[in-house]
Amino acid sequence: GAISTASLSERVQQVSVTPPASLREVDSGKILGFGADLAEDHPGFRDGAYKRRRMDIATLARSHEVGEPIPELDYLPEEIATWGTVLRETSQLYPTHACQEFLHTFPLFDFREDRVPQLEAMSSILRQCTGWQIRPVAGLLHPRDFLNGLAFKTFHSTQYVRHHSRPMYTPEPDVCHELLGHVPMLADPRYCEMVHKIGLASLHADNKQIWHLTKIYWYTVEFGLIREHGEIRAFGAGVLSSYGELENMRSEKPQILGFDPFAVLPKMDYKSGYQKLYYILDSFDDAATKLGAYCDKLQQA
Ligand code: NLE
Ligand code: FE2
Repeated sequence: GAISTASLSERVQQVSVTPPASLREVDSGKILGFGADLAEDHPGFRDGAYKRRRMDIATLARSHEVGEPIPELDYLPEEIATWGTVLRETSQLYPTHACQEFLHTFPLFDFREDRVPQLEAMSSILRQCTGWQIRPVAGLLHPRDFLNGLAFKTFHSTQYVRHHSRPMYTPEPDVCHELLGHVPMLADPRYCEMVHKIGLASLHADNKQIWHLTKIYWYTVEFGLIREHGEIRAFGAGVLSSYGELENMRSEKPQILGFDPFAVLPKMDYKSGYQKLYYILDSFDDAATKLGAYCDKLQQA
């Protein structure tokens, strides 16, 4: 998902808190990073053709209206090759590293190395499984808008492909991350229930609470782990879409803590490579119960 982090916190302060009444009222145009403007340390920064392509894809996303089908994109041979590499490599680790829910829903999407799946096709499978849908977005969306989308069972998704020079890890969301990390998980009803709670809580949250919910989102939906029969498995999309992150999660390097939505959560970090800290859930039901308690507290406050 396209969600901003850390240094953007000041900009969050300027947002009004009138909750949107429908998805149409969720602004998908406040892009805080990535999208078409690549930072100097981005692997595609010096690649003019890549930057022009990113610009075109961002324009396509901006043209989308709620209720219309997501425009199809003809992926270039180089983009298909990158997707194929990401799919082939991450798939080797899924049987041993991905959670059961992911392994169960993954085959529904018929992922193939020679074809980048279209968001519209993915969205229609999700609608049938869980009632969730995808909305295209040009880049990293403002956290409030992104989280508000979840309340309407809508996942804002990028459509561009990461730069071919680094298929195993990208600091930003791209379509490989969305398709391999988020889409299969969003076909699981119990997982969706947990994510929906984050979205609903965001509707009435003040800016400080939005910041905490963004961290909750980050440490679960993006980088969460789950305990299964005494083993550590990944359900976070940022782990599932990156071969390097999947390996990192199982190495001796990171710290792994039990997840508690009431606890103070550390600053999010995507700039310095693999995560140094992951949070682990006992189950999605348990997490949804705890999140429910946190959200009730928000509403009473
Ligand atoms: N590092 C992830 C990947 O390479 O797929 C993307 C994380 C986006 C938050
Ligand atoms: Fe994501």
